[in-house]
Amino acid sequence: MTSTQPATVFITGASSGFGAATARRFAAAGVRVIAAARRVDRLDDLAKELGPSALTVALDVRDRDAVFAAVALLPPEFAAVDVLVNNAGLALGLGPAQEADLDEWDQMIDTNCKGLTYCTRAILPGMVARGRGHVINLGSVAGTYPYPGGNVYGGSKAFVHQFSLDLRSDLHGTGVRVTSVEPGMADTEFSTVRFGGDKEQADAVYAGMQPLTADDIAEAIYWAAAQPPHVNVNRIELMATAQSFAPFQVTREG
Ligand code: NDP
Ligand code: 8X3
Repeated sequence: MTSTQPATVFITGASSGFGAATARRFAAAGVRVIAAARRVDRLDDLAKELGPSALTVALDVRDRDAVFAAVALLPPEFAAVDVLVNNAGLALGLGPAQEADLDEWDQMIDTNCKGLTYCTRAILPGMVARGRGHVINLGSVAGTYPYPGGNVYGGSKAFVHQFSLDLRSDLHGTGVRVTSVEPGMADTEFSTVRFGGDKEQADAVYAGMQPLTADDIAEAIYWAAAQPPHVNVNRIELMATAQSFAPFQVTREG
């Protein structure tokens, strides 16, 4: 480790997908990993794989008190978090807004927006006091480009994008960096969760094309974190080559 490399990373949503891949990527570079999520069995398997430089934390990011307690109770060797990867998040459903389940909307807002702000607020003061740190937020192309059924999920990721930019303003002069990583479709458990556990429907999303992989995203996150301290990567937007844009919709009736 050189003094410019991060020594400790806190990753939310580390039990699956991008979070687990990011934990492996940082661990491979010799960085201590705090892996947080709700599914502790998954985290325990990951910790066994990564060895003593990994710490698992059972955490629902929607629980504000639990977030602050988890950060306050970090053992001394993990307490100075250099990089926070705010990755925990989900989409639920793909139906039109007028038919949406409000509980699903609440869960997306509570996790993708509020949970992300709790983790940030709990960890930021230490970073500012140390004069170094990096908050890396998982946005999405869904926060920039609308699509049918994206509604609150897209809105939550637009929040992540703007919150990241505003954080940068607040942190001006502190030495703490902020990056928003905004991927397109990537084959993780994301679609299985979105479709309520229907694996067949989820697999159909990625059928016949090469989506991004969790490792692609982990590499982008690690790259942003590994830049020298004078470089702040504001935003990384990446998509599968097989995914691009469609024209606006036009109704020709009436
Ligand atoms: P996965 O479903 O594979 O992983 C999501 C992770 O979030 C899991 O580890 C899950 O852990 C965790 N999580 C969900 N809710 C909570 C919660 N309340 N508290 C703590 N952890 C939680 O999906 P991805 O890896 O694909 O998604 C990671 C992030 O990337 C999300 O924010 C997603 O919106 C975003 N994203 C995904 C894209 C994709 O196409 N896959 C593209 C763009 C962005 P557990 O259930 O154990 O708590
Ligand atoms: C996930 C990517 O395009 O399914 O954020 O919304 S997309």
